[in-house]
Amino acid sequence: MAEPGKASHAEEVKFNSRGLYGTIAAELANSEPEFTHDNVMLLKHHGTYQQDDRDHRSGGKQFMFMVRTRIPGGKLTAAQVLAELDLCEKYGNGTLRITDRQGFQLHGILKGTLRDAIRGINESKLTTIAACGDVNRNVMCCPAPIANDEVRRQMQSLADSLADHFRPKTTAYYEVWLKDGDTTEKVHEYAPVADPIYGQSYLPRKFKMAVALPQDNCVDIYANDLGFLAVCENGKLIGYNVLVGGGMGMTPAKKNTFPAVAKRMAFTTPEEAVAVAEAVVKVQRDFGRRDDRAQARLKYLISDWGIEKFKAKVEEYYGRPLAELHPTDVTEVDDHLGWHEQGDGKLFLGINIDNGRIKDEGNVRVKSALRALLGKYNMRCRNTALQGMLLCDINPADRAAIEKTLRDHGVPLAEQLTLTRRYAIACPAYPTCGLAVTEAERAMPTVLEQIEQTMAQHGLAKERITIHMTGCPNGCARPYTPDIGLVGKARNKYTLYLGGSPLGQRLGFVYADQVPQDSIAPMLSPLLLAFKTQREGAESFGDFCQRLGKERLEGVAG
Ligand code: SRM
Ligand code: SF4
Repeated sequence: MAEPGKASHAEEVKFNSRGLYGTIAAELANSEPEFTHDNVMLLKHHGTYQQDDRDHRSGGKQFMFMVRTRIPGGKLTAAQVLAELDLCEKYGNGTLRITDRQGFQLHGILKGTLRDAIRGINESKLTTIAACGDVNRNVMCCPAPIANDEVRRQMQSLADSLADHFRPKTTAYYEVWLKDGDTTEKVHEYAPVADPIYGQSYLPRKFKMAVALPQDNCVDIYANDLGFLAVCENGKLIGYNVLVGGGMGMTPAKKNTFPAVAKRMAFTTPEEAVAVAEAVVKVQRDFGRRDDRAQARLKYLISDWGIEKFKAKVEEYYGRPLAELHPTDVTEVDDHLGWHEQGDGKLFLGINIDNGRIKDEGNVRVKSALRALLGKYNMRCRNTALQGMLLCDINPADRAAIEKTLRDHGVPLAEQLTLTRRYAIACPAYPTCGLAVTEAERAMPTVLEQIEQTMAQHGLAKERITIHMTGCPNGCARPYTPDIGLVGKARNKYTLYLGGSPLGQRLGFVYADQVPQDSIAPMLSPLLLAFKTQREGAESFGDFCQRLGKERLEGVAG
């Protein structure tokens, strides 16, 4: 139980870690299968989580590690994707997972090979530093590789600058994972180091940033602590609306926790965006709660202070007033799947990867398909925030051969999938996530199929109804904002959220709690039928549910 005013244990661990060293190097060298508690906490800042296989706990915990790569805007070379595929096979469980923040995760790494796995990632010129932990994490950005699109280029450049600027400056990452020779003893000699931005205790909690386009909010900007929404006039980027305080996590038992969509705060020019970001981060650093991790995200500070007081404090740190918001807001979202012109004579192809899990299973051999395509065409790739992948720079002449390779490996093309499937995401949950209370990724195929069938019965097969599912209320698949949110509440039971917006700007409401997995599609059925017959114009299912509200929907359901 958090004691008001007293720094939590995590704060002491960070403060005393000598710039995130802790005693990680020494423990890495011992023969235990796991790290001790305080180092587990510090390891997150290095990009790795200690987990155990929850399918096999009967004989005691089998420890293993998840290793997350942060990839600003999801931008990758073919060689980098192939390197991660090699690593998942050599050290992990044979699968590579695209995260919903455009990163990669390796799963099932044993402690004895953790250093090799992290080194392997760095050798491919990617990094795991600050992929997790109480720092700025992977910066998201629209991944569509449109050549000569100056706005998108500038947005990606901002994402890269933010990623660099907020990268922790500690040498611990290099010393522990990358330096040759035994550093076990030496790392204990390091004096306390205060990071120039984060200070000695880093941030009170994780921090997330995203850069989005109004007409294409594919990165779900409203779910981030800090968002930059591009403002364009006459096709030129004039700046960004700055959004603050989005976050999904909640703990139902703690009534003062809640998901929140970000609030619109101010406008900034492209040149000043990083300085504004630094002011926001420093306000959170200095005023975010450090006594209670459940209250430490930026959204709680903003809820506590109100947006005006928060903005005034940011202005104080920034050194001058912030400009007024521009009316620009989010208007659409695009998953970028299927074939598209790149604008330079080349094409890009967005492929759906169920829940981001790159694997070969049965007739669907996504991993082998990617290996074959990347090996042959060496194309750049982009991870999407809906856990898909864009294959870029394709010669139109290669289109048929690429489609054939995908078909031969059982990988469906976008047009073979319902929009609902393309926009559906689930978090990993069991067996790797220590916080899961029920299945998500492994339950999603069945639930999705049942919902697809129900939609087809009601003549809604072509509709885009967004469904996000998680194995607990922490909200990793951003389940509180889509048309339908399924949040794991107990074993095989979910809280059903309805009325969110597919654009990610509005939270849904709890329609029903503790819904057994098999009852989800039957419960939705009358609501979908009512949507079919009573919707107004082209309103989305989320808008329809929001308009009717819980009671009228219950009336519809009978
Ligand atoms: Fe998450 C914790 C997976 C995106 C909110 N998240 C976890 C952990 C590390 C569990 C843990 O702490 O032990 C999960 C690892 C499971 C596993 O086996 O891999 C995990 N989160 C994921 C990923 C892989 C889900 C996915 O399907 O892709 C995503 C990795 C993104 C990345 O590359 O960085 C992921 N997590 C998110 C998002 C979505 C987003 O950021 O856009 C959220 C909601 C937004 C937010 O941050 O509020 C999210 N994850 C959480 C929370 C709740 C935070 C809170 O403020 O309460 C936790 C638990 C915590 O931090 O205490 C959590
Ligand atoms: Fe784990 Fe919960 Fe996040 Fe799913 S939502 S990955 S179950 S913490």
